[in-house]
Order: sequence, then structure tokens, then C-alpha cells
Amino acid sequence: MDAATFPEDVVQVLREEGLLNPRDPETPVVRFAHPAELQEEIDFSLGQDGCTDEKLLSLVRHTIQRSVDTGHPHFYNQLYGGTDPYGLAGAWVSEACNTNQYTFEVAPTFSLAEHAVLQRVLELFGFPNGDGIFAPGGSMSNMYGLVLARYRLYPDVKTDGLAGLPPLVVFTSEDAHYSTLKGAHWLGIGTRNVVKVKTDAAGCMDPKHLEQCIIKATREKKKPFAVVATAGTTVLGSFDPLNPLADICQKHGLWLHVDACWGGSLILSRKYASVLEGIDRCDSVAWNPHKMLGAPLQCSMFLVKHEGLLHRCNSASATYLFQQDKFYDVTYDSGDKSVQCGRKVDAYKLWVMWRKRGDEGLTRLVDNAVDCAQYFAKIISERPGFELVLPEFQCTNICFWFLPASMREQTRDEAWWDKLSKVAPLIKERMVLQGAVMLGYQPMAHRGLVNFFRMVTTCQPPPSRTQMDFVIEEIERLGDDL
Ligand code: ABU
Repeated sequence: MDAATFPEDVVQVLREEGLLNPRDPETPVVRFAHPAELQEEIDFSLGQDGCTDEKLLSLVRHTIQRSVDTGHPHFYNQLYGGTDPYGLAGAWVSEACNTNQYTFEVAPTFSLAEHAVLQRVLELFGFPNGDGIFAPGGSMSNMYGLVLARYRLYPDVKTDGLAGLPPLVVFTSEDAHYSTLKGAHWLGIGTRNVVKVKTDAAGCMDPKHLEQCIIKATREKKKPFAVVATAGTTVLGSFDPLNPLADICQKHGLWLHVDACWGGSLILSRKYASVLEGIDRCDSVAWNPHKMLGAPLQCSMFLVKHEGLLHRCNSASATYLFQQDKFYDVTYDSGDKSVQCGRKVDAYKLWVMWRKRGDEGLTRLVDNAVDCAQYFAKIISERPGFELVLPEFQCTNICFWFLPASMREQTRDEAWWDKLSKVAPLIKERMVLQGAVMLGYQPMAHRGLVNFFRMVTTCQPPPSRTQMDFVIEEIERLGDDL
């Protein structure tokens, strides 16, 4: 063993630990240990002296063994799952090549791969003359939308800052992701200037209420400038109605950004893409293939309809990096469109997956993920003890309560709801300690909903009906005595 061969030794450990093969569903998703126990078990300390390769390899093995196996068929805990094996291979290549995505000069092949992926995605979303950039996660991609919206309205903000501008107001739904709040803080807009628009019973932004909010903000001498719609909300997986929202934004001169980080993958579906109708009328979109599609984390992109705007808004024209007198075609030097300087090669892993599978292969994977989620919803809608939070779900999030036998046929008074709020956390604790399956839970205060489970299917590893049945039986096994 030596430094040069250490990566190969690690690959061997990954193989031995089963991370490079389809998992045996009988193995645990997680072998949980509390932080203090883990610190006892694995020596995380750093100091003057290094260790042997053998010791390091044993630490790596232990790290893997105590990590959550997100590639396990029964990991349904988040809006991501396992990685597409082709994507993982692509990630290894870009990691091994260790370069920076900013110029063709140092990333020739990766720049062309990024360009190819963006072109295909722009076509799919209906932005034929658009532009895009990979960003470190959905929150950053959503922030790009706000920056561009503001820049289009007030280009001088780039040089002069916010002084002299009226208070800018952004609108997003009460079910939307918190990244708009964080973005508003970071961009000097202020979280109080994020107006939460009501959602309807299905969790979709109410266009009428949006228009009322815009009119109210204008009367208060504020400047409405952007709407952040959501295509696939984090908890309920709901899709805001993009055509009506685009009509309102057009009428009032607002930028329409769509946070499609989660639900954007449905653009690839033959059966379910209609939930994204109207996305071609929006100004910008954020999409995370590292979520449903199973590209290795992280893989997030920002797309904009307007040609040249991304560069004009973000460029700083560093003369040591983006020289315009280079001997090659500098249009492939994408770095100056980004807010970052150093930027990981996030496009290549997606390119490898897509090149292998084609649109057809990705479509089949997305359709299967949604089909399985729909099957899960159907089964529990007919199963004693399970209650769906919504009658229908538009994405692969299925939200539900489990009622232990002792709680069925009981009066649903305050004490009953209080008891129900404790059921999901208790089942989740048992679930994690036993390790056979992982799914998430949360309350939804603005809807008056106590803790409920959120089951999420993704493309990798491709889920099956048998797995869905197992989850239902496991929840019954873990929770029926409560
Ligand atoms: N960016 C939202 C992800 C949250 C989740 O995985 O549940």
C-alpha cells in the first residue's frame, strides 16, 4: 500500500462493503450511533503525526459502515436517493481529473460536456436561446434567479448597489422552500420583503392571492420585482400553476423564476410532464438532477431564457483568467457567468448518465419512480390505519399519517391530535434504530397539520411495488402497538 495505490484500495473497500453493487434489501439502511458513540468508535482526531495506510483504510471502512446507505432500496428519507452508477463513474472521472470548470483552457472536455448538457436541458424547458450555469445546489440556483431579476430591472445595481432603490419585494408561496428567504437576506432584499402567497388545498400557489399581494405591495410604495414559483414543493410535491402565474407576471412586469429543483425531473416523463405546463413562459428555472434523477450530489443548474443576461449580470472580466485574446474560441469559457471563481465539474457526471441512457432511458426511470409513488398512495388509501394528507399527489412525495390500532375509531379531539403528533417521531426512532427503512416526517404548521410521514421515491435505485409493500408493512410492524 502507498499513496499512489491508496485510491484503488479504497475502491476495493467500497466493493467489499457492497456500495458498488445493487444492495441486498436485507442489509440495514443505517447502523445508527449517537454522536458521542461515533466519536468513541472512530478516531476523528487530527494532530502532528499521520497514520499508516492500513490504519487510514480501516478508518475509511468504518466511516462507510456507519454512513447512511442512501443507495439502499429502502432509503426514502429525502428528496434524493442513490446515485446512478454511470453518474458515479462520471463523478470519479471529474474528481480524478481535478480541474476547475471556469475555462476551456483547463477544462476543455468538461466545458463541452457542460455546454452539451445545458443545451439539451434548455431545449427541454423551452428556452432555445437561453443560457445556464451549474451551481452548488438549489438554494444558490434560486438565488441566481433573484439576482438576474433584480439586475434586469435595475442594471445599475451591479455598480451602485441598493442605495436609492425602493424596497424590493419578492413573492413565493407559503409551501415554498426556505431558500427564497435566505436569498433575500443575502441579497439585501430582507426577509420581511418576501411575501408568502397562500396555497390552495392541493398546496399550489393561489394566483388570485398573488395578484392581491402584488397590488398591496405597490400601494405601499414598494417595488414588486419577482415571483418564485415552485414546481414540486419540498413536502407535498405540489406544482404551482405556471400559466396563470406567467400571465400575472407579464401584466405587472415581474420576473418569474421557477424552483423546479425537485419536480423539474418530470420534464423527462412522458406520462407526468404536464404538471410543468407553462414553464417555457418563465424567465428562469432551477433544476437539481441530483434529486429525483440520481445524479451524484451535487448537480444543480440555473437556466435563464434571456440571451447574454447571465454574463452581463455576473461578469467581472478577470484578465488573468478570461483573456479575450486567447487563441481559441472563448465562448466556452463559462466561468465569468458564475458568481463563483472555483467551480466543481458538476455537469460531467450527468452527461455520462445521459449519454448512456438517452432521453428514453431517463424517461423510463422517472416514470417508474412516479408510478411506484402512485401505487404506494393507492395502497395506503385503502389500508386501515393509513390516512393520506392530500387526496392526490402530483410528484413522488406521498404524505400520510399512520394511526396505531388504539387510535382508530376514536374521537378526534385535541388530545387525540396531540397523541398523533408523537406517533411519527416514535416510529421514526424505532425505524432508524432497527435500520430496515428510512423515511421522513414533519409537521406543517401553516396548514395546522401535526407530524406526518413523507415517503419519497427517486429514480435510483429504481423502486418497485414489492418495496412499496414492504414499507407499508414495516410501518405497521413498528407502530401498531403505540
Ligand atoms: N432542498 C430541499 C431538500 C429537502 C429534503 O431532501 O427533504
